[in-house]
Amino acid sequence: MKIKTIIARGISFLVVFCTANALAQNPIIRNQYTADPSARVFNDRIYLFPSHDIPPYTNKNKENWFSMEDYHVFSSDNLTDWTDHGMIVTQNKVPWVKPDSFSMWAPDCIARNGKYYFYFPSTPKDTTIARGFTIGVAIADKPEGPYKVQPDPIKGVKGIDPNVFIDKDGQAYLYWSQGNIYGAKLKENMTELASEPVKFDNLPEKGLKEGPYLFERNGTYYLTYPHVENKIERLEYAMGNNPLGPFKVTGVIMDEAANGCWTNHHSVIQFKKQWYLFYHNNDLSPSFDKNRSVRIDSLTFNGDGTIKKVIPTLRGVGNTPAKAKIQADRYTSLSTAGASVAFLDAADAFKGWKTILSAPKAFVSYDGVDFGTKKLKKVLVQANAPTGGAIEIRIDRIDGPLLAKVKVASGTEWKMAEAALLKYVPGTHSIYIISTQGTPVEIDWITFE
Ligand code: FUB
Repeated sequence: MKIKTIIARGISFLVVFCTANALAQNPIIRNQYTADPSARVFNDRIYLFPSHDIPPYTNKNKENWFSMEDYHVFSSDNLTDWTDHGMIVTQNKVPWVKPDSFSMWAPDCIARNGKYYFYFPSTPKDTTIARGFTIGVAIADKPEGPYKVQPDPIKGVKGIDPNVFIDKDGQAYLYWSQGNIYGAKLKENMTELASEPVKFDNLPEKGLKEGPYLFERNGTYYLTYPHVENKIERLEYAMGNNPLGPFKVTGVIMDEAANGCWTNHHSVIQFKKQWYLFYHNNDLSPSFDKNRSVRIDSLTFNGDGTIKKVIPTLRGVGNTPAKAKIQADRYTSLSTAGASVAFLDAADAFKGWKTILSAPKAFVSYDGVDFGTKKLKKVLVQANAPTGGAIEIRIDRIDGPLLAKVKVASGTEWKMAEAALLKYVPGTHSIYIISTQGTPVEIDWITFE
């Protein structure tokens, strides 16, 4: 991790460049909590503007509730390697935000005429502006900042979860939520409303709706939003022919989280011809769902423009070089018997996960491993097998070509087991790690040399 101080407009900023804990598997950022991801493509690079959850003990007023003090921006040119550009806006440096309110909720950012406009909701200290939340703007010359906070929030907006869309004709729109979802035109200056807010009436009436995100594809406007149809949020969408509706409720983008994470919040982008859904879950904080983590999965459309439901994965997106540390615990598939995933250290989720294979033929598979074109000769497995164990590495199928047989010596310490490759197959393949002996083998990561 590199840290450097940048002086701009007389203010000093600590900028943290960090790639070590940010990956293409889910969750994508593993050294801090991130939520409410707004992803944008600026200059062929993806910029991610998430919320930044912190543990509630830092916010004594609101135990068991969201604690959100500031925002970081991240970027990537391949969805796999992410750079943390550090903190861009923090609550106590925003003149209109109630100090120490820890309510810097879901943001968004958009580019216009060479400037970057970062929109964020928070609690105003002046309750005549709004009793709950309102929305402010910070402006920068570069997506990673430094951002200059506007002294006042946007007049006429009460609510959370700002989202901005600029149509092909150059008209900008602001969307937000306050129980329902609202939209209005923005003036050219991007900091004032240019029309009265419209409440979108055709959306589900019962159950909280929030987190609007509008995008356009082939002339159709998709208003997407988390909605509590049952007990917790799922991602839904409505389609229309105009940025301010009317919209027709069309379907579900992602079902409720299987682990019960109450919120979900998303954005949709197209990058190098593929569409992606950014969303969140509480992977790094399973017992407290207000400490969330951003995930990415691919999104596809049907021929009629409707969205195919996205099934959340741990594997995420992008290929993984065979020479990288392959975290098979972010698996594509796991056998139903004798295979499981657990934290490496139950007291520190940020250390990551391990896969445990504990029955004969138990397996884990991980797709998109790029073996390149240059012959690789051995496999290394960071493993632990208290009574000793044995695994096989195959590609493409559970009974596919055998790459290696690896023995793991007994002992309670993690150790590197290695074996020569019996075969080298260039190109991109799924790998299958299969228990052959059935005695428990824990795997942190594997790599090829
Ligand atoms: O992150 C705080 C709030 O939770 C967001 O503003 C909502 O969209 C939900 O994700």
